[in-house]
Amino acid sequence: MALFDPDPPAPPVGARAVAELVTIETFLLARQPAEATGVLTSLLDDIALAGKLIANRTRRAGLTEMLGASGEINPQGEEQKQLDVYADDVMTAMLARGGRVCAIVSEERPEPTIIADGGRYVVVHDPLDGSSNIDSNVSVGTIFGVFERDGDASGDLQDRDWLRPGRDLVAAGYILYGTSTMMVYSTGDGVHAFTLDPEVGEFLLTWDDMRFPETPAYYSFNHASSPLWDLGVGSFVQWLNRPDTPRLSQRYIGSAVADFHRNLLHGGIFGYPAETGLPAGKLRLLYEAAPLAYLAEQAGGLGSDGRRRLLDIEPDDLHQRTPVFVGDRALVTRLQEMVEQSSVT
Ligand code: P6P
Repeated sequence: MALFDPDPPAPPVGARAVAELVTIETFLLARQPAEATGVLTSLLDDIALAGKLIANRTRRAGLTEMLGASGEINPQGEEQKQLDVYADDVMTAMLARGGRVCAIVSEERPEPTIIADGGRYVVVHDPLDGSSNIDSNVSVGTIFGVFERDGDASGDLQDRDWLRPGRDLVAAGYILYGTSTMMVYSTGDGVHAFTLDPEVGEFLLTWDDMRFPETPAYYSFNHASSPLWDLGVGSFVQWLNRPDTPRLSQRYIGSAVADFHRNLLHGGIFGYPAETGLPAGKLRLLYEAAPLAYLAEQAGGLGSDGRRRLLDIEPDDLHQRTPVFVGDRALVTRLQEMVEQSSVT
């Protein structure tokens, strides 16, 4: 075919013309505000690069003995998997360079990592959520949130620089290591999803401005814990299963990023309630619940702890846990109503 064939052959059915391929770098630059300095764009670019490195290692985990425990225990008292440590090290290295980030909060580290001569951004992340599933080859993910230091904040960093409510986030997202590797993020102008093409090493735009479907398809709760839930949560799940309630399928795979992503695409609600023995639930507010709630609201959904909007909760502690109900706005609102009703009766 000549270089500029006047009559090129039609592309294969379903193929996106090469000219239509949009990389995450191109998309970030195209969508950044005119007054932007490009620092946040560069930061998100490097999170994408971290995702490529983690994906590569996660995909080969079974071959390179990356499965299994590191022998360490993380601040949560959880056994650290080798991939947890690798993912945390890669995210830290990518975020610490370029003078953009002044502090990093990680699920895997007891205290924030302070970056000397860093910039104005604070990043919170769970480097590999769902890692307990790695050995069974279930999708896992990196969850991240980005804050910008308040304008009047200067000098030494302090708790108020990272103990922030999710409504202060300037960006949030996740990288899902599944049948394909996807990066999903928002900077407050909608939710955008990119799929990694491993052959060219680029995240290519798959969906932009994602919204929860009007009709939800799934609910994701660990039914085995239902005897331990608050009354209102149990009533909500029973309501979901009533014959006169629109039918939802129950899907729960024990990896919040994967459950959230499926529900974002097909509609639904994910819940990890408080339970006897876990009075604040299991998921962490700062670097799991708040970023997912931020994305949910950007896609027309809602995140709640059962009573309050998750994005309004002011953290007291880095690793504070919270009950999480996130996804379809009508379902999360209905859950809040049933929790409220049960608490007054
Ligand atoms: P359970 C993974 O360890 C995680 O933090 C979330 O990704 C997931 O939704 C939850 O825990 C699963 O917890 O108690 O149902 O195994």
